[in-house]
Amino acid sequence: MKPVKLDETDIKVLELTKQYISGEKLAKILGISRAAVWKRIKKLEELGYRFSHSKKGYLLKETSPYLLENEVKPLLNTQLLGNEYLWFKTVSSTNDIGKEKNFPEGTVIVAEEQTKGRGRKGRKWVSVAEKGLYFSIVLKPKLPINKILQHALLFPLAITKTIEEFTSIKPYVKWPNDIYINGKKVSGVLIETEIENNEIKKAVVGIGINVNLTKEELEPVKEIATSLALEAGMPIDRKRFFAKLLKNLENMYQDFIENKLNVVKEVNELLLWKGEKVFVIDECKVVSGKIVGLNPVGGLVIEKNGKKEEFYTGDVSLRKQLSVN
Ligand code: BT5
Repeated sequence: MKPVKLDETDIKVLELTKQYISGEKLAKILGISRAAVWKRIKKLEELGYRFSHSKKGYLLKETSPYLLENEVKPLLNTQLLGNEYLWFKTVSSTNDIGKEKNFPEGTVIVAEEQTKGRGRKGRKWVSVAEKGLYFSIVLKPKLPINKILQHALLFPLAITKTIEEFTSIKPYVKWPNDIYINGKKVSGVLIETEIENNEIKKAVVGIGINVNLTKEELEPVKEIATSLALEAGMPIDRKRFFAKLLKNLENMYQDFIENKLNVVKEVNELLLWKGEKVFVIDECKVVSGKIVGLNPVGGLVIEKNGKKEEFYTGDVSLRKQLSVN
């Protein structure tokens, strides 16, 4: 699988076809044959652009709905995230791509569809084509490992803030990696890290967000999932939402690295099911108790019979629900 990017000639075709232009004139301006012009138009149509073809020539009628670099970059005012931007129509998992090579920090890998979208512990992430956001960012934070949980909480925090700014809906963070709206999951984060000398050397941060998925498209996870569009009652502009999210992610990441952002305090305020009775399951134990909040390093504090238990990994579910995720 190779990332797809428009070249200079493709961009010129998009510019020149804003008004009707004949194939002959296009060929002349671009210095290519008419057959080559036709091929370009075909390629652009495969990438989601729509042209009218008539005696008057070609006219660009609709821009691509895809999160192509040339569609998102003009909306993006980041310094780091997206400097390297890889777009795929279909990919196994954007995290797989992020782990494959030594990409520079800030690389964004985005796909319209994933055939093997993953959650934690080998679970599946439903990734319906062109309806969600499925992307990974490559970071090299050089943080000591005792900050790994705070680093992980940074991403649900940034997603939550962006949803709130963009839609006025109030989402909550379900510790440690989910975003919930009205009791249902709208987004999840999967972070895969490389540790060296007790430092995070590389983190591939995979983010999945149900943006415009319908109830039918959410069928495999219908009991627990929702989408932004379902909650907002209207379709969401994926390109603008994505650009805003990348900007917020960058700002918050930089503030966190410079010790200017208290992630734990912020997540504590947005914590789902605070005060409610839950089950927490990690590799070693299952505890049923009330959520008290987060401890200073971002661990989850549960109270059971007046005694406090702390968790650093695991899954939380409401006691009245049966499923664990
Ligand atoms: C997560 O895992 O929530 C992390 C999801 C990360 C997905 C992104 S997409 C881009 C990047 N590339 C990847 O391959 N992955 C990342 P976890 O907490 O383990 O939750 C997984 C559980 O969420 C599943 O077992 C389902 O119950 C539920 N689920 C699956 N797809 C869902 C969806 N689209 N919406 C809501 N819930 C879903």
